[in-house]
Amino acid sequence: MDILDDFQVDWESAITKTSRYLKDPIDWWRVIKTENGRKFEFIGEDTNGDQVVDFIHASTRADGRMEFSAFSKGGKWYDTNLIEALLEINFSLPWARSSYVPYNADIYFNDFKIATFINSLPEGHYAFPIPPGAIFFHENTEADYTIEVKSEHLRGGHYIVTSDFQLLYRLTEVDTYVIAESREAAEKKVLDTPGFRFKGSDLSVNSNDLSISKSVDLSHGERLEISANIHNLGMDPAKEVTVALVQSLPGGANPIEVSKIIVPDVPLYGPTPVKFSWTAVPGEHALKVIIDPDKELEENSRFNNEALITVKVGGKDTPPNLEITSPEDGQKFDQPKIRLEARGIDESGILLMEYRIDGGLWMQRKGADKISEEIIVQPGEHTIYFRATDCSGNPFSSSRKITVDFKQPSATIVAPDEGALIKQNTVVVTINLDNPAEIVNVEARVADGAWKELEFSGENTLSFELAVEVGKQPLEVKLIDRNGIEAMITRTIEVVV
Ligand SMILES: [Ca+2]
Ligand SMILES: [Ca+2]
Ligand SMILES: [Ca+2]
Repeated sequence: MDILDDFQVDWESAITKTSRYLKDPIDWWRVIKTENGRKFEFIGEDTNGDQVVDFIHASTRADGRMEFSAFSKGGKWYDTNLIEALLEINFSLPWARSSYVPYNADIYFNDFKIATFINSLPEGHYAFPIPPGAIFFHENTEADYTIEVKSEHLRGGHYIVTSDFQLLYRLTEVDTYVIAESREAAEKKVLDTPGFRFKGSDLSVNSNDLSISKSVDLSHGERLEISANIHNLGMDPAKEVTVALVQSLPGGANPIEVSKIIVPDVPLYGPTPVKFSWTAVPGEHALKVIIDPDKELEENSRFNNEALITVKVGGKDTPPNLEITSPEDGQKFDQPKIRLEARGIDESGILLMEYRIDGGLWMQRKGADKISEEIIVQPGEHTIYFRATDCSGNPFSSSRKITVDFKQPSATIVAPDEGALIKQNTVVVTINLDNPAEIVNVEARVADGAWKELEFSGENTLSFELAVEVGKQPLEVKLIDRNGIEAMITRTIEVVV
């Protein structure tokens, strides 16, 4: 490797050192050198654990992209276009974590051990670097790769559940030959090659790279620090990357975002550390680090954007109490405005308050221990459900039955008749309002188009003209009374011209 002939790289002077292959000791070094005003970046790796660098990458352009790469074998250096190879795996547990027993497992790639799990239950995204020694068997030929999981202490079950993995190679450059009619067509053909990426960023976070400041004897209220390393596996550096810490809740409820940070810059090689703080609450929790949770970045792959760590905190872990002061159970209302007053009480604090009407969607009030608001409920019998979730993720719900009895606004469509055949492109509509003094607004539309607000000043009978389309279509009139209650009257008409 020409560039290395000109330099002696002192790996001890590294600005970044980390451990990549089978955790501990340090086996990855980044060295920056300036010579004659030019900046050079070197990455050295010890991929076989003998504390001697055997895999080197170099950049002479100060853009973070590696143009040179070489590996040593039998005391000799060989140039290669491979910079990095990763086996990415997503582990999933189909049932609750608590129904599994931790186990030991090793993962082999072509008989090279690339990962070890001790007494653990892998879940989430993992990435394991593959040493070049495991890849260079079949140079210039089609390679047959094997991935093997050897597990022990299974105590009655085989738990690794995944078929969800991908191999990722990062290369300096690749010679590609295509036949096409023009240069542009040739470039497009290359860029569209399935499985190849030539630009963009691909941020990743790994469950095997997450740590917590303390993991045993945790008690309620302790401030803990969650650390993760963000990697960029793409071809372009990434800027302004949002990373969130999210606490999963049991029972499949929507996870809660604990905090969010913005990482200004994620370079192409090496780890970018991020830290979150989290206050321990009783119970067993899954904390997820999620990159770009709102999907704002153009990412080459979202396969690797979530990693997970579990923590167990001692202390009383009981569901919250719920105090509902309004409405009362069985309460009857003669108008539609219903006051909701509820409060969650828990020793570890309330994370979330929710309510819903009958089978509707839960309305969430995050970070509050109270619901205090007025809602509009349509006439009839209803059940209002309230739910409080404590900071440990325990939900508790309770409900109130109510009856709402009042008159909805009503009217009669005098013309046109139901099923009327209209032989022009407008229709004249006449309606009789039953209680005009109660009505504040009248709107109409045809064929599911835009609502048209009608001029109305309290008269009993209202006549107006609407433009119509050819064909069968609904004609709808909407009334809104002073309590905000809506009513709709519908006709079907057919227009033939
Ligand atoms: Ca080595
Ligand atoms: Ca990604
Ligand atoms: Ca609790």
